[in-house]
Amino acid sequence: MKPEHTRRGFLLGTSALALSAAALNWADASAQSRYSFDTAVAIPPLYNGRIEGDVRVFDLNLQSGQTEFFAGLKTDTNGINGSFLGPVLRMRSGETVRMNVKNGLTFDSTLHWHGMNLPAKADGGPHQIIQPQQTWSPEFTVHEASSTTWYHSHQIHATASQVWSGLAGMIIIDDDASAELGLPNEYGVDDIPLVVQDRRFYRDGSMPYERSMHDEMAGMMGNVPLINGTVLPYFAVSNSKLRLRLLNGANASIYNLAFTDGRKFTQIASDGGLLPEPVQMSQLRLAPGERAEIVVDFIANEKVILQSAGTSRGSGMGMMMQEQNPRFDLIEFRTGEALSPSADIPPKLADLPPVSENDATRTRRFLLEMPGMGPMRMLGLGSGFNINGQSMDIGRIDEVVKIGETEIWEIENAGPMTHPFHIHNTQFRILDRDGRKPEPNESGLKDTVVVSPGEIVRLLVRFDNYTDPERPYMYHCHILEHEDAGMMGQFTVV
Ligand SMILES: [Cu+2]
Repeated sequence: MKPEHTRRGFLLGTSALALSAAALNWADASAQSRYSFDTAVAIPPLYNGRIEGDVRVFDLNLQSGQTEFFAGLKTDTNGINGSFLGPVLRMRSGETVRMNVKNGLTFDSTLHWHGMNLPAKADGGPHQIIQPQQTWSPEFTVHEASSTTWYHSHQIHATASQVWSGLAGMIIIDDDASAELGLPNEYGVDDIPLVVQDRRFYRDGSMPYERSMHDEMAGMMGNVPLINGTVLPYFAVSNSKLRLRLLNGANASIYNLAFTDGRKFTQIASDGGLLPEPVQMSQLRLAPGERAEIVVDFIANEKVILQSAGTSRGSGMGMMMQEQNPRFDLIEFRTGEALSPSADIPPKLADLPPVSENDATRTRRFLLEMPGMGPMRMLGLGSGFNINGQSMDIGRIDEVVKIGETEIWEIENAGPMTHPFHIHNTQFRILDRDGRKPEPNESGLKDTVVVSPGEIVRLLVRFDNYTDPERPYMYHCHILEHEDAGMMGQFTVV
């Protein structure tokens, strides 16, 4: 299937990585990594756009290029206004933005504003294709409060390969209320974007999107983690508290984030913005598409590594029964002789409306299913990755939702793999998981929710502000290989 690369071999063997990571007990403060973290983490350029009248305008060019992830090795990649990934777009709640997205690539692409409430024609999903050399200029109001979100390719059946190649970036939304909280907010100093991904590199430095049959099922996972496109980076900490804006931009990996010394940290925001109150954590599960803002305390003269700590779940029933949790060292934080003091995190962060199931006017059910396996699949008898028995069809509207009505969306995972379920155009609340209330860090605004095998997760969902009987939004699994294979559906808001 891929003889060239197989012969060349992996740049870093997966087994070697697994071995070293296994030796690194993340709960053991004395654990030593075999890695040297030689490269300062890349901080994506902060892009504030420009003001034209009362519109904030961003010029975004999808382009191809080469990136030197490893010294002396050039890797073919794609990016936005750069060779790999894109700038961090910063905008304010309440303002109108216009995105001039030019496709400088040789193939069709799209750019989707993940997590944002906007007109369907501005969504950047599979219906807003940008052909090569064309420019697409959606305009929309930023309805969201202070939050961390992102933008990425959403090309039908090709989202996985396009995101893998680098077509993604972070968005930071500011508002007045959050500015008064005294949270770390100096970009690149104590307010740090961390786009966490992994890629499968070969010895020649290439990271082609080449899938085995297993990859089609499990999703593409890499042998090398990337933080903002940097391999095994460090960050030189200068303040006693760091705010990390974590984005899982991986195709399929679910990261169990923890520090090597087991230190606690404070989650302050989920996908859609600030949590009602700070939540103390020692491990954070972040699935593809999800974001979390955490604040971490540091002391002088220390080093600590943020890891993806591998799996604490899964049964012995084989690979497919487990979450895709790689063990990786991600980034080392280093402090010097002295740290600038940071303000305390306030005990109250945001006022969120109460979650009231009684507000719901109806329930919709979404059953996530996997294809048949083994002989069934070989014979073509598998049902395909699907939702409610149907594979994504761009010509079919699956659900029609009334604007402003509160609904319960009940997501049931009938398959053996974990699926992060994402709904466009809204921030929802989690009602319960198998009848249990969500954990405090999942009690805020969410647009992507992990649904474990066998689990039923109920969401309180509402779509405000825009109707369009013609153009749909998407709901889908955010494991990009599952999405591309059909685990996606379409809904309109009327
Ligand atoms: Cu999935």
